[in-house]
Amino acid sequence: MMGSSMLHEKVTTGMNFFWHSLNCRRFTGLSAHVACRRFCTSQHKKMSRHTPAKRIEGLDKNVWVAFTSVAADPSVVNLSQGFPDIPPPSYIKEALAKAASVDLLNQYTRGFGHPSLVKALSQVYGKVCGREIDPFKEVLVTVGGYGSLFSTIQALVEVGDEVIIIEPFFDCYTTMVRMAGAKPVLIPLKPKSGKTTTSSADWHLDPDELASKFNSKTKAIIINTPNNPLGKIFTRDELQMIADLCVQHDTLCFSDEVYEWLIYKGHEHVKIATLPGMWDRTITIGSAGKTFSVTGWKLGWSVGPEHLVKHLQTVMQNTLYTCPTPLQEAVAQGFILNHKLMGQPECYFSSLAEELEPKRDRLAAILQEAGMAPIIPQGGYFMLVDVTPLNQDLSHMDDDGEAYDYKFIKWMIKEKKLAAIPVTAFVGDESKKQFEKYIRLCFIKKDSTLEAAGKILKNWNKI
Ligand code: IK2
Repeated sequence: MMGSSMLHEKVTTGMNFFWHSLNCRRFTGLSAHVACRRFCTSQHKKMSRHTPAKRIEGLDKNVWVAFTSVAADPSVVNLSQGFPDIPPPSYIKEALAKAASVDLLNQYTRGFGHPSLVKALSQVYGKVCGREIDPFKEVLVTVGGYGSLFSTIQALVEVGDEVIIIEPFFDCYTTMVRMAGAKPVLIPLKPKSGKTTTSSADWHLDPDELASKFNSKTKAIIINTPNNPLGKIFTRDELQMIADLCVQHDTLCFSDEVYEWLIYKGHEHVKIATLPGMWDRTITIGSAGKTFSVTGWKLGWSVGPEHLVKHLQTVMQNTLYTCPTPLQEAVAQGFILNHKLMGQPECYFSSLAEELEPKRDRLAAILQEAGMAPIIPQGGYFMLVDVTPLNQDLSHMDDDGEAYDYKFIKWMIKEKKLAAIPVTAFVGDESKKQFEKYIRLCFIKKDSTLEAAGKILKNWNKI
């Protein structure tokens, strides 16, 4: 007579085994296995209907989800996620209150962007790019820089395409490319001749390595200047090198410029879309959250040629359709005001960087005093710091394959009450070793917040 376990093997295969071994005990005798097999198969079918779509498989881990909740503890000094704890300009808040007081502005507006906002954006970007921008055909307003990246990638990247992404990168680039069924092709920025660096300007792409990443499958390259998390601003020459490759290989460029106004002294922000041959192949991405220090408003835009933007509009009309009207109206008012002020010290496009530069320098000094090695950013509001000089032994922590920076930050939040973001969240597997000694700190914070962080760092070995 066939033994019970052999019988199990005969009647169970693959996923069914799980259900079968759980449930077979409910039945007795030989016919019981047949009954059980039917039961198990039906359970398995039910399960497979509950499995996620392939396009999101493996994308469930997210650094913001993991770290924002722990950093929200009020006893923790929070230099992690990139949002200001300094107030936004009062006129933008007043503009929102005013917009909400107008009945019609509380209703749906034009799907591809509220008319006053797309007009204001076309004026400002027209001035910066030195060309006429059609507000209705060359601009799309969406939900944040995130929404702009999503509609760009969904609209223009095809299954099987390759998209070149420069490390370190804002983490959603690779996941959004994967969701589109395409392959991210990574290339790291490297410090000058492997030396300890003091400035984000010391980090470069190897031109030959970059050229080797382009091939017939390359649909696009994603650049981010100023870069999050490094703070690097790509120079005109570096952008020209990228532009030459795009033109040579007929490749698109998605240029994430959400920190475009946060440029520190001695540096210049160049829009790759303004280089010869690039307007027609570039989508430039911006963010109201970053422009006016209102990250909770979640409005963003994509600007580019009509023949590309119209496809982004197709994604928009079939996903979100439109964005909140009062918020768009308030951001439009912010742009109208600052468009008039451009070139003057009161213009928020330059005054915010003026306000942040001393904060950047203060944080760098605090870190240096504590024996750490910061990389001074040329732009944006993040600073990377090499924590290896602290020699923090974390061997007692569970080793579940996590990179050192993840462990370091978990330990730092718990033991030192200071929150930051691990930099390996911004790189692919092959570059984790190169980047795991860095953590990212955000400095668009009140002086009192930076002082509280300074106190923790000064007393590092005493607490
Ligand atoms: N692109 C980049 C480069 C960004 O940094 C962001 C916002 N990131 O801020 C969170 C953090 O890094 O701590 C976005 C796009 C998304 O912009 P938005 O907030 O407008 O969706």
